[in-house]
Amino acid sequence: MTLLSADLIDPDDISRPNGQFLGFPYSLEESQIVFFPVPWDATTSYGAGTAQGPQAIIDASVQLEPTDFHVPQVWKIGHHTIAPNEKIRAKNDKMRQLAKQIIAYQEAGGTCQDKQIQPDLEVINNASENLNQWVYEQTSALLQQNKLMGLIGGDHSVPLGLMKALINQYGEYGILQIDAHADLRKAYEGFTYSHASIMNHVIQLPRISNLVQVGLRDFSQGEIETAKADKRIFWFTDWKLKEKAYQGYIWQDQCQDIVACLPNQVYISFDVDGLSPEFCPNTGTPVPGGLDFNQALYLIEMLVKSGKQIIGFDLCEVSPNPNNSNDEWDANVGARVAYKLANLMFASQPS
Ligand SMILES: [Mn+2]
Repeated sequence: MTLLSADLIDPDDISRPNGQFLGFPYSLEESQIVFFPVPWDATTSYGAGTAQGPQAIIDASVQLEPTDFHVPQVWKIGHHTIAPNEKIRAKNDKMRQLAKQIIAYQEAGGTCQDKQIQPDLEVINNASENLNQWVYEQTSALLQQNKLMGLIGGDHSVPLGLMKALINQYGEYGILQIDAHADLRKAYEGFTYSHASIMNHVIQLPRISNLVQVGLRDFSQGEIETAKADKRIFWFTDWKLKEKAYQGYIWQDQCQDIVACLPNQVYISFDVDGLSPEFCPNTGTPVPGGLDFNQALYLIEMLVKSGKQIIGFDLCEVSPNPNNSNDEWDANVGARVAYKLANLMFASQPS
């Protein structure tokens, strides 16, 4: 299918900023892929700024080439970008101020069980719950219009609503998570819906068959035990992947091992800190080590080549440089990851 607006695109011309990913001209109606930004990082514990991620990614995307080596004439399939919601962003800024005080209180020796901070904690936990419900409703409506969804965070707490909505649309599915962290805590710093607890909530959703976590290199003892106790959880830690590589086990074979743990329908949760920090120096919780850019994308490509279907994805934790607004590096990388995930998702659909 060739869309009408496709005629407006000269893939050799420059892209012009219009609020859309790559400056594409597609309306929501004529698009097959929708980027859904969630400017939210209320409970971010370390570096803040991922709420600015979606806008920074959209801004940086205009310098990308619309061509994709893996998907011919990809600019014709229709990518639409929902504008980052201003009310959500404003609410986030308010909640972040409150969360900052709670985190500071704990850093000064208090605990998250202390009575005096319960009212504030409740305000934030309610706001996070409302955010999850909003994401669920918005993405459900888009999925019902048969759109392929790519959610752009925000911190890693934000895609829970989308993952819930995808169950209604597709039934049982598995998750490929690329991340430095396992995000399996029950809560973090008293915040129920934290970037550090997202996957704990996800595995409690009905019909999540597998959770395959790749690139992990920073996790707690409790998370190790949670993973060990749950047969659906598979760990490919950064240490193990590198150790095998050093011993001569090639990446192609490691990718096949990872892909073999996944069912036919796969959701990708891509936390940019799964990559080496050189690709995301301003992300909230950077950890040395991690996947190379092409290594990560090759894994996704292998997933598609295996015949499995990507039913949706999120890209989270991309943060622009807070000290230099001209530094687009993190967003540049983020835009390339998001575009590649979207295009490979499209390529993976059964014909
Ligand atoms: Mn994460």
